[in-house]
Amino acid sequence: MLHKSLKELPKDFLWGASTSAYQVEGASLEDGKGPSCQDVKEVPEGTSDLKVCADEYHHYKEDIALFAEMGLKTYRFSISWSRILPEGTGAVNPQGIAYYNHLIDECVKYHIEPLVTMFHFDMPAALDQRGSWSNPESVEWFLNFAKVMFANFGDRVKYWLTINEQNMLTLVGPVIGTLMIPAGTKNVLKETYQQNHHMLVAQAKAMVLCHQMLPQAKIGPAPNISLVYPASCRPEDILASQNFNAIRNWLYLDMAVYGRYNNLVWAYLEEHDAAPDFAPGDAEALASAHPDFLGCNYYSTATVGAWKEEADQGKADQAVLPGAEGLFASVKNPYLPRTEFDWEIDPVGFRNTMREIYSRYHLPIIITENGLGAYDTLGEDGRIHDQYRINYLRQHIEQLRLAVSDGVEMMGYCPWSAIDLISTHEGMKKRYGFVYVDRDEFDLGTMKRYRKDSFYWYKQVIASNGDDLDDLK
Ligand code: BGP
Repeated sequence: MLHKSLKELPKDFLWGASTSAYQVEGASLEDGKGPSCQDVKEVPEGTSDLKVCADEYHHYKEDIALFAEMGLKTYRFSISWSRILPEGTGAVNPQGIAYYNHLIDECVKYHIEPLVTMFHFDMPAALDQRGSWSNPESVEWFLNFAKVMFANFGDRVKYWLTINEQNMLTLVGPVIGTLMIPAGTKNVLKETYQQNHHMLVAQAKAMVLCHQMLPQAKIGPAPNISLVYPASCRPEDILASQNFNAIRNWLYLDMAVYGRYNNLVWAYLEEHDAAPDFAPGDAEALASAHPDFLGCNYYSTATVGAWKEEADQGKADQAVLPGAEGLFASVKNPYLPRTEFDWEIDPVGFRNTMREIYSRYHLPIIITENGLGAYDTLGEDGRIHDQYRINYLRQHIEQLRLAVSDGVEMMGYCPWSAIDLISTHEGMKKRYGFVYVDRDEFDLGTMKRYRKDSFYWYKQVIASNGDDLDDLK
């Protein structure tokens, strides 16, 4: 669709940036924090552990001041469950509450709207030992954690996100270090989707609780949504793309919005004796929850063809998922360039994805992640010339403006990441931030913060409400 002129973005558009607790905070066992699954996992060879990260725990004042200087209207961060409840349930850690109170107050001081993710890949290790999300009690564990957060921070936090990328937890949990399948499990697919079901019920109950406790607040899910393209117009490829769209995307949004399982996914799970068991009341709980908006992380699209035995199973992560027997085979999209870390770059796919989401669900969308992981270097001039990141973000914001002109209701855009932090499985060297942190993979350096070129550029974008996307003068 061609537009003669582009629609303006809303005046209160939430320009922001994102991080997550376990990737940015550090202080992993400090001030009463209990270990999370991320603190006890074996990190991939050659990558940093998660003990110090960007040390935001000790630098939050400086960091929030930088975000304010950039003009952020919102800062998306997550709350570490085991910093608040070291054992996952039971005693609350007052120092954990104090930390997030300070962080939120600092945001409020600069008129930055806190956008809080309740769970971002960091199950308390104590709960993993009790069966993690396999345990039906996990629904109540999460609800209790939600209640503590709403009670302590709800007076200042208006926007909440439930579970970050639940679809990636389910599809590639082991790569991120999260999926804990109890030893001796016979039907791993069933166990995985039983965990997924518990998360879906936990999310639904948390949304209802949020609306009860905080009538002014708004809450939504935060899956990673990538439209899945068919490799060709061959009808079998179309079926494959429908299969993967259902498993990767629509399962999560259909459930969050309509409170029911996607029929293709359900049929697939039944076929493999893997349909999750419902506890009494689950169906009602799922149907009773209504998100106010949809948070979506977008990095790229995916492309699939009909399943074939010799399909490339290759490496898997959030952007590159392997095929699934009988359903689809992942293929490389020959039209798309790739990042230094081999993730496809598809700005037009961003528009495609937003259009598809909005036409299915008709709820406002906030992009909770989008960004470019790259090997940034601090130059002799003390600058980081990340023109490649500016180019990437510009192309995506252009498409966002087009999507808005297509009639998609967009409420915000939060690139990943506000500041350099540790990647899920590729270490510190894969940087995403607007702010450079002076540390290496293993050498903790000075931890000094540097504004990258993209920092100044994004500041200009925000100041013009998305009109001025030109290079810096
Ligand atoms: C998303 C996660 C983030 C983040 C980002 C970049 O899947 O929600 O936590 O890290 O992807 O991924 P990576 O760190 O693997 O490059």
